[in-house]
Amino acid sequence: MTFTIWGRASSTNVQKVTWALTELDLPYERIDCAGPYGKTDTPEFFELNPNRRVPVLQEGDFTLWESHAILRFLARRTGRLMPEGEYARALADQWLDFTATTFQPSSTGIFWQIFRYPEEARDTGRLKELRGALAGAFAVMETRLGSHDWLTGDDFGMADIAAGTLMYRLGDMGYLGDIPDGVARWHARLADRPAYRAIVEYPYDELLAY
Ligand SMILES: N[C@@H](CCC(=O)N[C@@H](CS)C(=O)NCC(=O)O)C(=O)O
Repeated sequence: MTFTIWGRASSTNVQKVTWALTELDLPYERIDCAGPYGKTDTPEFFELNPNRRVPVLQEGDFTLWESHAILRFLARRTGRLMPEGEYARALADQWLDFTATTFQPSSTGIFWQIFRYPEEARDTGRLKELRGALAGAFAVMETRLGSHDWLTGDDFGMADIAAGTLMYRLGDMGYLGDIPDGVARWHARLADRPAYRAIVEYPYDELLAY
C-alpha cells in the first residue's frame, strides 16, 4: 500500500490522514497544496476533488476526499484504528460525525477569528457563540472521556485522531485551561504519542500568508 496525500501539512484535516498513516506505519508521499500553496483551483485538482478541498488521498487509480471518509477507508483497509464489532464501530462513526458537525465547527471557527483578526476586529458576538458551542462539545466528550481512555473501544482509534487534531491550536490559543478533567487526560494521552507531536504540533504561521 502506497498513498499520495494532497494537502498542506498545516491543515488539520490533512493532519487527520497523515497522523493515521503514521500510526499505521504506512508509506505515503504528501504534495503541498491549498492555502498559500494554491493549486486547488486548477482543472487537474478539480479532477481529483470537485469540492476543491484538501485532503485528497490517492492509491493507484483510486481517489478519495473528505478526511473522515479517508479515515474510515484506512481503518477498514487495515482492520486497525477502529474497534471490533458492529456496535463499537457504529460508535466510532458517531464520534467522527460529532467531530465533523459539532466539535470542529466551533473549534475551527474560534481559530480563524483569533488567528486572522486583531482583537479589535473580531466579531465578539460570534466568538461568544462559538465559545459556548465549544464548551458544549467538550461537555459531550466528557460523558465518554470522564470514564474511558479513548472515544471508542479500549484503544486509541480514528475517532481520537479526528477530534485530537483540533486540540493543539485550542491549547495554543489558551482554550484548554478549564476543560473537563476527562477531556484533559485524553488530550495528555494524545500528546504523549510521537505522531501527534510530529504532525499535529505543527507550525501554522504559513496561514498568515494567504
Ligand atoms: N470536510 C472536508 C473539509 C476539507 C477542508 O475544508 N479543507 C481545508 C483545509 S483544512 C481546505 O482545503 N481549505 C482550502 C485551502 O486551504 O485552500 C474534510 O474533512 O476533508
